[in-house]
Amino acid sequence: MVKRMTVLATLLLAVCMLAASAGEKKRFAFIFKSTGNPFGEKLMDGFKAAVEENGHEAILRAPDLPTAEAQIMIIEELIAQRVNGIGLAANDPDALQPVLERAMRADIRIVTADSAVNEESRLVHINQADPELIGRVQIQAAYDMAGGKGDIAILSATSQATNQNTWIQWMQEELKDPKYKDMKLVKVAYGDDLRDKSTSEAEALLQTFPDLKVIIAPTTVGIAAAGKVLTDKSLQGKVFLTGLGLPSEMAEYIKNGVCPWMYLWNPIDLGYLAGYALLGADEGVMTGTLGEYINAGKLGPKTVVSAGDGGTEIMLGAPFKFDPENIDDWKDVY
Ligand code: RAM
Repeated sequence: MVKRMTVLATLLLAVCMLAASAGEKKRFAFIFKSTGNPFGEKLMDGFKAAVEENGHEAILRAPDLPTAEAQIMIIEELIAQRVNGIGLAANDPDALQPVLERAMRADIRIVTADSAVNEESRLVHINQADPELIGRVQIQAAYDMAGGKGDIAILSATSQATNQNTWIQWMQEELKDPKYKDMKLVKVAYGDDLRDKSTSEAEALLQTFPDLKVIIAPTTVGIAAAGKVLTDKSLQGKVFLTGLGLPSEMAEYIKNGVCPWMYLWNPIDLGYLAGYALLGADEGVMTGTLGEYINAGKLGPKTVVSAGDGGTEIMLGAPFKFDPENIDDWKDVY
């Protein structure tokens, strides 16, 4: 009898423990800039993998248009749903501050990845690579492609995007070097990370600047749209394209010579790292303080370092160069 009771009690305890651990399943959300962006989808795949391998639930959201207002609405919904943490690629550095502060007051941890909010609105930012390097390397690529002289134009994402704007500032810095005296930045156009708008902006650049030598698109959506425009118009060898592109979308244009080379980092790893930062924040081991270490799963330990905006960040790595030699190794990965 006693034995049977012990078995029963043990069973009951096991059921209770299971229920408790099931009840502990937490919800972590990621909000990308907008829908329909394969880079954002890969980033969110990585985020989901990190959250799920730790037994929690991932909520993946993105507005139809890349605006701060649309992201504010999603954050409000997530606050109402009492999620445990939110990661986001922000459409504006400052406009989200009030709603993010409200989320933090409701005990929701906030980290950004890819595109930051200001340092008061987040615990930490997950940076893909050194922004200075990302900016400078694209101008250096344009210089090599143009043979050191000619008009260049930038086809960016939205005019408010924190990441693109920071990279463009570094491009402008690089252009101050006297070595670029024969190169002229004629325009910064904005395709808003929308395929159609990026296409028409690329076409407009070609029309307005008939002597254009290089288009730099520091956005995966923009560079793919420009790749198609230049290919359709058979402009390979006349107008060059470089910037930041997904190998899966750009392999064709790298091989046909439209885009001799470009750069990027692994968006899956970027999302995965954001997931671990948020999990660490929820456990209280990642407070965004300089020098802290976080466990980033298969990426190993990562350190919190200081960011260029007065806040802190965790760096994924260095940008990677894709060219005709290596593009086939990557085109099926992301
Ligand atoms: C687009 C987005 C994203 C950026 C990449 C390079 O997909 O604008 O924010 O990091 O390009």
